[in-house]
Amino acid sequence: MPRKQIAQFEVPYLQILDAQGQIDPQLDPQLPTDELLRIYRWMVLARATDQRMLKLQRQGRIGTFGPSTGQEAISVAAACAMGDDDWFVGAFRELGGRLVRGEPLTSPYLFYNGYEEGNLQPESSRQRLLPINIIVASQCLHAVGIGYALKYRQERAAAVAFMGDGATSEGDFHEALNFAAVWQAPVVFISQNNQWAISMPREQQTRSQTLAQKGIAYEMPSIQIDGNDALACYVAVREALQRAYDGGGPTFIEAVTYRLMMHTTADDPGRYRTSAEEDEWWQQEPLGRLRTYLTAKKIWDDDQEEALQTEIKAEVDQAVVEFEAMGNFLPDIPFDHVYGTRHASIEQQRREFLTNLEQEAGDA
Ligand SMILES: Cc1ncc(C[n+]2csc(CCOP(=O)(O)OP(=O)(O)O)c2C)c(N)n1
Ligand SMILES: [Mg+2]
Repeated sequence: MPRKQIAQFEVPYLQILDAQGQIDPQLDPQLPTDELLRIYRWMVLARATDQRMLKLQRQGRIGTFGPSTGQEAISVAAACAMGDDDWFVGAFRELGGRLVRGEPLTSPYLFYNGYEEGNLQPESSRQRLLPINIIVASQCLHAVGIGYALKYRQERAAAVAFMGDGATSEGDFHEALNFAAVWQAPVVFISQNNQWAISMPREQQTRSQTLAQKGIAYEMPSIQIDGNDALACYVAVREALQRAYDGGGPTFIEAVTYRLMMHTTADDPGRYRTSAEEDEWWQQEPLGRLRTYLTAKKIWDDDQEEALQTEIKAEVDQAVVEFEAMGNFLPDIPFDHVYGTRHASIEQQRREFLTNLEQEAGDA
């Protein structure tokens, strides 16, 4: 019997707006002006918040955090494409998307100052926004659980899970994709391939030619997109959501982007990568190209840009003032949220924690 091919796979790629801000007219999704400007505004707010946080961290006014500068397009566009009933399941580099989803502007400052209050959504909210998740790739499994529940309850909604490139080498990631595909759960997996997992370059972290092909291995529609192109991000997520709502199961999206800043403020990328590489990626960052496009389309101009920058600076200033005036944080808040309901052994740990805290305060 001759040897033969029994399967072949292709990895599609989508870019709509190139690095110079030129649109491919064939692929133009013709988004309404207010939607385009909404996406742009959130991206600008995310950048301004990120850069302010960096300054506050350097001044000792907040703790360690992972900047998202350069990666605004994917989480913002995804959140703008999502419906109110969808679930946003993030990792730790989706500041813009979280803000779109309704996270208060004071929350990132609180959270990165060590206050769990900055990671809680108001009880009454319908934001369907999960807390920041630091355990690499574990949120992929949370998303599949949510997606499976949505399907079971016959809700027309999906879970959107964000992760990095490094996350695709974790066991949790593979279990999540396998389960989602087998159960045809309505989940959109978005890997933000920012080329680095701390100091580990993408090529040393996985041998796969693309990350998108990892989704194909589990038999789900998978695509690689330009993750710095807000339009491609929006279109790819919208298509994936539509498929999920229609019972077509999960999708995997590899969004190619770049971590322009350090991994966290505790990291120094100068020790493992060149500034030439960073400069090259600065040329492709997402805000500038979207602004160029909006300007060419004559729905944006320099006066509007100046007004927006002033408005956003005031908004960020105000959030910092509010955050720094907050107080009376309860040290044992994290114990409230380990389970959905109170649990005896957790309550025991809470008591021990508070007793120790009192003793330490006494000793001090
Ligand atoms: C399970 C687990 N292992 C290790 C870490 C430490 N850690 C935090 S972020 C990170 C790298 C993640 O890289 P990637 O998935 O590419 O996301 P990025 O930080 O680039 O957004 C590591 C190893 C962790 N938080 N969780
Ligand atoms: Mg990464």
